[in-house]
Amino acid sequence: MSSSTSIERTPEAQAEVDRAVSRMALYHFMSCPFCQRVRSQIERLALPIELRDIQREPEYRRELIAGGGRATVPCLRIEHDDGRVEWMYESADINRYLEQRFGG
Ligand SMILES: N[C@@H](CCC(=O)N[C@@H](CS)C(=O)NCC(=O)O)C(=O)O
Repeated sequence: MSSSTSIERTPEAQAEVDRAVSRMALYHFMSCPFCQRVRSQIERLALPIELRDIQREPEYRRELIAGGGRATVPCLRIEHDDGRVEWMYESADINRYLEQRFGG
């Protein structure tokens, strides 16, 4: 999806969103259709979330299994303000969470 279809925010609002998503990472790989759904949502919502490709980088796969418990992608790693780390699986759940938090 091109950036021309992404939502637009004021610079201040985008800076706040950028700050929030700097504590997130999406574990994925390119040929996974469920990952594509989440990447499209990320693009639409203009979220600069770090993408960690578990096929290209074995260390990311190890992190995902160690933290989340399984190698399934997509998985969104969320570091909360209180330091708690959440590993969110399921593309529909991730997209719903991103929409509720950043869809405005
Ligand atoms: N219901 C899940 C399906 C995810 C899924 O099947 N992912 C595949 C890749 S396309 C996968 O990671 N399979 C390997 C595994 O589960 O260990 C979703 O919507 O996110």
